[in-house]
Amino acid sequence: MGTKHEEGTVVTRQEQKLKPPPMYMVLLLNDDFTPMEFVVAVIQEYFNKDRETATQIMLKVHRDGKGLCGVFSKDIASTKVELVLTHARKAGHPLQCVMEEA
Ligand code: TYC
Repeated sequence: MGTKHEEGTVVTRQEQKLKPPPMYMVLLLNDDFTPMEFVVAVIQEYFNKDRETATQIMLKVHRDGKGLCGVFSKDIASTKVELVLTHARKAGHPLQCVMEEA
């Protein structure tokens, strides 16, 4: 079953409905207390960035209030947020990490 198009091609109902799954940005938020070095280490460890890139992202968060660490599927983004928050709380820092649909 499908829809007949002018060109004569048939697009099945499933093809018409399938949308790529939404992707999610994972962002860090600025605060006045978390040490810069801790944030750089978090970005390196959880978002696989080299030290230079991690430092640039940290400084962007520090200046602008938030910064993008990566874009992931919903499950991966959610897991990253939880891992970062757990790591920060264990270290006694108020670092905030959030996800937003891309
Ligand atoms: N603003 C913090 C400081 O001056 C550094 C910082 C950067 C904190 C990024 C959080 O997501 C953050 N120590």
